[in-house]
Amino acid sequence: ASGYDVAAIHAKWQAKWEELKPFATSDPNDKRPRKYILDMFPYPSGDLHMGHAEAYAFGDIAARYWRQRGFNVLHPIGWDSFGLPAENAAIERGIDPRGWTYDNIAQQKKSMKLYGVSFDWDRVLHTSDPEYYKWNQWLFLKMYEKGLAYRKDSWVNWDPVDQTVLANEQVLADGTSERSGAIVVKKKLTQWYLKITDYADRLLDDLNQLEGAWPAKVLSMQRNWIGRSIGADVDFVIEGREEKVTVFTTRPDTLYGVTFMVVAPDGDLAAELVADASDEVKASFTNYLEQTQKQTEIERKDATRTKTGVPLDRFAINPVTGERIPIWAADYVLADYGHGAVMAVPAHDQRDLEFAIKFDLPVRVVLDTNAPITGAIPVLELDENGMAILPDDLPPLNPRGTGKSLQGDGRMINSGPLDGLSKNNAIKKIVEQLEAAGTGRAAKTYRLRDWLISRQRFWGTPIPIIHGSDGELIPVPFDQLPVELPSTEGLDLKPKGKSPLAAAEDWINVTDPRDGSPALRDADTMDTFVDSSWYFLRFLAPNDPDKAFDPAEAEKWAPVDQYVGGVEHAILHLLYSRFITKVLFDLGYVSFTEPFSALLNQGMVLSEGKKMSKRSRKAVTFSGEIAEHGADALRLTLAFAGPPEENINWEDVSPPASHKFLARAFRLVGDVTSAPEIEWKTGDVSLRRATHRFLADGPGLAESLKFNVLVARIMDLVNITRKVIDTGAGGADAAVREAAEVITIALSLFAPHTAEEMWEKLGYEPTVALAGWRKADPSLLVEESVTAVVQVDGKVRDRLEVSPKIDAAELEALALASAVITRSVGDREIVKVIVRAPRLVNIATRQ
Ligand code: ANZ
Repeated sequence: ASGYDVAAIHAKWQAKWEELKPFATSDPNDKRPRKYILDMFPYPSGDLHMGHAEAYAFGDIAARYWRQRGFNVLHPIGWDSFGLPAENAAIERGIDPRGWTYDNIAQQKKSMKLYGVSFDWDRVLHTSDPEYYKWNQWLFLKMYEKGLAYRKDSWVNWDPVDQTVLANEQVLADGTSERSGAIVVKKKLTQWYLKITDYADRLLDDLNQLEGAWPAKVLSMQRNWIGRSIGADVDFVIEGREEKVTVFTTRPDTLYGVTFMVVAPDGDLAAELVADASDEVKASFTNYLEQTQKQTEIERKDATRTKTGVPLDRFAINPVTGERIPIWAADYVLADYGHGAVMAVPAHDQRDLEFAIKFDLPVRVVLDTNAPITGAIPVLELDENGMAILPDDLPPLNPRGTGKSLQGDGRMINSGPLDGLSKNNAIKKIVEQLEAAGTGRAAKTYRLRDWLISRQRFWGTPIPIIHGSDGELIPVPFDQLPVELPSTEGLDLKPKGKSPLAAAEDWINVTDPRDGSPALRDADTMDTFVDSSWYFLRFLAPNDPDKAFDPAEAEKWAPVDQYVGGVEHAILHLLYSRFITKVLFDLGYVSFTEPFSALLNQGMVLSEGKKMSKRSRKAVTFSGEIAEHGADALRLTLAFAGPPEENINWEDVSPPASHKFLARAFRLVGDVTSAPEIEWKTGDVSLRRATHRFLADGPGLAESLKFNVLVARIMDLVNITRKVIDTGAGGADAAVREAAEVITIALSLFAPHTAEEMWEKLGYEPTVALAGWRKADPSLLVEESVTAVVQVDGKVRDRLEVSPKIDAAELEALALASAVITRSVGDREIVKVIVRAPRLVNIATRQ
């Protein structure tokens, strides 16, 4: 009866947008200021799901908001379309991953259009297109030129059944493969890396710029992932070895307490140190190394594990005491952190203490943690020998006895020139001394590792390197890019420990660009995180055949003003994008150093129906919800459910209620009987005040991403307007039309199809998306009344509700007429009345 035909309205406006392209951004003469709103691009596995529905709803609200504020808004979409799911599907079905990928893309694209997202469909990209991945190769070669891409041997998790490298997350706690169930072994492979560690300090320090604009949780996850430790490198002479061994320590103050050294069993150093050892030592070491390689990194970092290790029968010299200390190998020392070797201080480090207790190694306390470090030294009682009697409640300085290493500050002891210093002063002094002696220096270490980018997989960007028969690495010349993937005809994509590309004879065999001799292509492909590390720049000219992106366009649009996506990308994707942005800055291609100025992590859509499998509720799917409620009701439900960063329980929200509200808003427009030309000034003032209060508050709510509050305010205004129609001035009132128009414009952020139809019904041409957010009239924003205080001889005696526009004479008359005031003045004489309209009247009297 309302005429709110959901299906027809959606179809009509989706077709209109296709025709009118109101969200295109390619007009070079467009003079509007710019905003870049970006949703994380999807991976094309199957159809969109409710998580996408939520993220795209929020991104679209932001994009549509800024358009209403008069901005030229870039809101593009593409597909992160390389990667394992496509490859695995292809292996399972014996098909080409291309078909699976592009079919899914077509499906998702259709869904996005059904959802009415205001993407600029002229800027679509797919990372699996040669036109895109050509530029991954370009980027790789640029980094190779700068020494930022390199090859090195490294230990990887190896599944001997599936013949493939596994990520740490694919190795189960019992050491077996999540894929095949086989016991995972470590294997040394030569892999390509990008030197992100060179950027560790900048990646860490620049996070300060994002404070407040990115979720605090993401900032702290990034900081922890980079994990900067500040301390010193100390060089130890090794008996019978030319070169010294350097260790990283955060506690150089404890150097006098070093009683042994521990190296990582799986590091090169351990292997070298046992090379000339007795058969017995070698055998025990080899056995221990095998044990170690069965452990995951997570297990090795677990502080509660019983300590294990083997002596290497080698000795180091403590650089400050000259003592000879034994060297052990133990798995609590990691090969790829610091220098893979530690100076062990059992008195002050818990892991070292447990190790020392287990293997009966000496423990020497060098910091008296009972000694006060600030304030006056307390007067202690002396015993008969004149020694201070320590209070009983002080913990004993006996870590071996208690099993607890001594933590905290105090005064250095047993440490020669450091004796008496506090921890921090001792650190300063010892680092100075080591630097002077050339045996150590201030140093930083990071948890961050270089980025391993090579994958032994088909469906990714080929690494543009040629291996000469002499072992030389030859970059593919720029003018020969892209190195395109071959057809999968006759190729077995099953993992075999080598990239399937190695078996593509026609592809892998090339000639050496130097002399035409036979050579081989690099068979590995790149981690797909490379693809997504710079895609936001490709959107600026996705079809440019000559360059990855145009620096001039980047200057206009980038960095991204608002990035929207899931918290699952809090670490790697964002870190890699930040890294590549800094590399591009250093190469002179962009003038900014952070890619995403603001970040919104949408919450998750949870469905109890999914979790509680016993109750056979139907699963909540994107296509199902759209079909049942329509895109607008779905979008409105997601926006209204709560703050965008919070999770949504699908059982707690009501798309039918959203539908009902939309129908109610729609009906409002039907009740407007005035023409667009009507003078708003003639309308009902209290409705006009409500409308203009809404106009004034809306931008603050939208810009602080309080979308749910903004929806609630629209609902409010709809109710107020309805009341005026039904019980007040009626549908002909100018204020009703004004309110209906403002509601329609605001609603276009959340329910764009419905809003377009309402706009048309109000007598306007499409599109409401570009109607513009109206300016609030300041004269309608003043409070309707203010409180005036009336004082008699300085004491507040009365309060009056008056118009803010009241003049002094009027206010004085009102005050003097007040019964309360007449009573309080009594028969005293009024000598003076001071009036500050509209807030204050002060009456002075005399007895
Ligand atoms: C001596 C010492 C004395 C240490 C003391 C600590 C306390 P974070 O803060 O995590 O950076 N270490 C160095 N390299 C290591 C490796 N490859 N594997 C395992 N542990 C390693 O920790 C730095 C500390 O961890 C370093 O400082 C070193 O032990 C150890 F009272 O050196 B310390």
